[in-house]
Amino acid sequence: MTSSVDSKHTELNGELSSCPYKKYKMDNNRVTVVLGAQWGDEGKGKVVDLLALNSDVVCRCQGGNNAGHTVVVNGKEFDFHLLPSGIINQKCTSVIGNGVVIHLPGLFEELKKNELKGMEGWKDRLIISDRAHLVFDVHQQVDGLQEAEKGKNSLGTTKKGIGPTYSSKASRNGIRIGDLLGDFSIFEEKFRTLTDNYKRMFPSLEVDVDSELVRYRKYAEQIRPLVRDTVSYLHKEIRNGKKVLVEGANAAMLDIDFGTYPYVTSSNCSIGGVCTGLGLPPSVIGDVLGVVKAYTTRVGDGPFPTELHDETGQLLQSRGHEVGVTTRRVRRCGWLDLVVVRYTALVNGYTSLCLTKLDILDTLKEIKIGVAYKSNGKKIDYFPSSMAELSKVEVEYVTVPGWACSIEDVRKMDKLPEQARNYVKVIEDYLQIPVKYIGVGQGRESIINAD
Ligand code: 2SA
Ligand code: GDP
Ligand code: MG
Repeated sequence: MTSSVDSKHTELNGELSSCPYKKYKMDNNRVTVVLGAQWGDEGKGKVVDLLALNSDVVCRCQGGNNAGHTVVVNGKEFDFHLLPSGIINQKCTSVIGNGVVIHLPGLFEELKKNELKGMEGWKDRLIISDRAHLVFDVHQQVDGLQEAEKGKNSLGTTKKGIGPTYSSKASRNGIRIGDLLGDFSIFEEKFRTLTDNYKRMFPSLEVDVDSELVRYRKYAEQIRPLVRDTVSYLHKEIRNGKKVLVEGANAAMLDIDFGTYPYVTSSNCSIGGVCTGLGLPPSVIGDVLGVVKAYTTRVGDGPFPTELHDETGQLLQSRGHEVGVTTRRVRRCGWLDLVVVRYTALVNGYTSLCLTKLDILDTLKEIKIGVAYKSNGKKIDYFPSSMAELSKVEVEYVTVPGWACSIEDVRKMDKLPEQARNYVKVIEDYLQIPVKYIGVGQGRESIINAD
């Protein structure tokens, strides 16, 4: 008896001594995370593409092809929706993690489109989690029907089926990539159950189940070589000292828990989604770079305290080319709202910031920055969870002088006009977070390293 306990104990010790965590080079190899600090479209794609130059692995952890990330390299514009924005970097492996929801027709279309633009060799550097859930066309149809049913209370979704797919996942009727690659008859049964349920809920729904099954049998073979367990893959890469970069999609104010619910997307787009969407413990996370647009935009419905309904708002929209990358919807524009960024900084713990699109403010004589909210006449020290309260807050602004000249060719901090440096300093002082990069144009090269 004693000896068997002893031998078990020894075995366990053996296991523990080979525990992967002990081998992590924790001090010099932590995962870098890029997160949107407002309502999305801050320019995360550009930042990720840039940081991917010094990374070995780039990962998406949540969302689906609702996201639209633009990357401009040598004047050529790429837009990514499901693919990580680092995929054009030939030295980087791209990972689509378990937290992402994948519409396979959309993924293949995106790959084809970018191949035509010159993206080469992706088959050797794209890995997809077997745990990721599938978005079917039926989810997209349901997204449209649910929006139509809500009428004037619609959320302004992208109709990419994101909400319905995460609902299927949470109600445990979802179908994962792994299911598609396993016994096809089980996949078929699950798919029929899913569509039957939806048809009961939405009798007008038309789904040709048989032809969908034929299509998915083909997709299964196309996707199979790319699929693996991304949790063990990522942990192995980190243990081996590889540099891992995570690209957040959407943004903190669209986070299902912390965003302006219900005007949010259906995933955790803040730091928690990085851990749950890739199977990474918080202890491996290093730098968290918050991407902040120099003004604020929002696409879709929901409260937006610093929104401008005047000529300045139109100017930001047109100079900033503020049009949805996925839906081509015009984005709503307003002043920078530091109350929003301070709140998302609490949730995400940014270690530094990238301030993008500063060049869009070039023509303004004066610039306003939202610095506090008043609710019922009193300053508040929390971010309202109630949309009724948020839509009525009174914003307090500080007004700073503009620089009224072009900064698009500036590459060094000390060459920025004094007023632009002051704008950056107001942000740093308010948030107490350093601004590490400043975006002054669309291209990969249009960035100031402010370190
Ligand atoms: P969904 O489709 O269920 O995720 O929509 C829910 C809300 O989330 C917003 N959302 C976005 N906001 C900004 N950018 C996004 N990506 C595209 C882009 C948007 C586009 O890069 O421009 O093309 O319209 C994105 N995706 C989702 C959405 O507007 C809803 O408010
Ligand atoms: P993402 O969703 O956060 O990746 O951002 P999007 O790609 O949806 O939208 C950002 C837009 O701003 C894209 O068209 C980018 O090319 C562009 N952009 C990013 N950074 C800058 C910048 O510093 N200056 C200018 N002028 N454009 C930028
Ligand atoms: Mg976008």
